[in-house]
Amino acid sequence: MRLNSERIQEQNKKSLSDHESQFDFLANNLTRQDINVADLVQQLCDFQVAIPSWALGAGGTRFGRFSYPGEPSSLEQKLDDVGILHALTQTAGAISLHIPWDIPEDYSAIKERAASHGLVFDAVNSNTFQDQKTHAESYKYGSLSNTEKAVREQAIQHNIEVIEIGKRLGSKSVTVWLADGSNFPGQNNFQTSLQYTEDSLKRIYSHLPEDWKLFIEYKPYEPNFYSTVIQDWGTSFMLANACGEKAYTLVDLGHHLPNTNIEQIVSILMLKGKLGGFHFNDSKYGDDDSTVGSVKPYALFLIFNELVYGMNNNPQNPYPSWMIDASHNIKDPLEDLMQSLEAIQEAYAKALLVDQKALREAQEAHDVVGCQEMLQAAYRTDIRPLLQKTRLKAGGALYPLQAYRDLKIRKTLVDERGTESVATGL
Ligand SMILES: [Mn+2]
Repeated sequence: MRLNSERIQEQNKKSLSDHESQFDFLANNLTRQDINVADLVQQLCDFQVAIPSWALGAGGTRFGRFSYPGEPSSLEQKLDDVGILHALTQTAGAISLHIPWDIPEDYSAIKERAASHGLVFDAVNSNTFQDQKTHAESYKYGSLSNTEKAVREQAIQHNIEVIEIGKRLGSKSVTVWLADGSNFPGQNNFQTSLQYTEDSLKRIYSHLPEDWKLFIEYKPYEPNFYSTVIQDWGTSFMLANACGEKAYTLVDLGHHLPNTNIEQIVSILMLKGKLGGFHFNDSKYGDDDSTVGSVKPYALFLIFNELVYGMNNNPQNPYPSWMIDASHNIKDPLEDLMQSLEAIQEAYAKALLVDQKALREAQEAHDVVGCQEMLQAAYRTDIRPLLQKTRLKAGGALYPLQAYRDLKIRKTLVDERGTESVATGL
């Protein structure tokens, strides 16, 4: 299905005057603080987050997966779902494909369909954590780090194929996340595992087009539970440096041990010009893949505060590639993604309110209380009317979730696709 702008504008009419009075109140407050509201709206309009193709269906766990009625069963339908999200939120202007789950059959038709929804293709993602029927070798004991040359070779060739697919779609980056590691003490030699991984990544890197980036994701545990080859940002950073200037670290919020200071990691990577990609989600325990901002919204704000600082002060760091990487085991995936997009925009907007110059002065004056007050004052501002204004300006819905429900979009999808459709991927 396709959501036309007239239906969204019709919905907006119902709450337009409420919105306007709330926005005027906020805008007056911000203006009194010398904040340029029009600039803020423009910065929020420009902020786009990629939706991964695997997030349009219900996720699952190793115990089971419960499909969500009407979930997309083809790449075309996945594009249509992101199109719906983008029409409502005007924030989801890109899709990130997973290979081999989403190999296009007709490239020009797929590109046309994406363009008709206003979507571009973000990073392509390789998969060396599952065995494929068409592959001779198994990744049971690792892929790029495997002690067997034939397995490493297969994994390298797969990544090269992913780059080729991405080139045909107009992607400009490839994300490598490895499940490689060990389940038991003594199973692997840490040093050779890392060395093989570095050698393999360099091979992949040598096939990267001039204007592309290689994103190296890290994760401390799972699916391997004793060790992971690329366990933390330091290891990823080391590998990115070994590959070259087009290789970057990718930070996934869920890929940290509890209480890790992620905002500090982000800050240091940007100082070194190596923060390439960012995956949003939230968690209570580990890689829970919960809705962004649902558990630790203040931590998300602190992270955005560093991202905004880095984007303003670190020209050595390229503009990061943003993507949601979450699961929604029991929710309507589109509703969950709208909640995530709202939380991301909210944290970004609040971080934009921080007076970086005043904060710097307070830091240098050792005004510890003042520093905290500045951050918390920004965090406590209810900036939702600003997000509404941004969506309205861009042609989206004032209240995307409400519009989605009022327009009965899920019911339309179920009518079109049936209750038994199953999305490929997680
Ligand atoms: Mn991720």
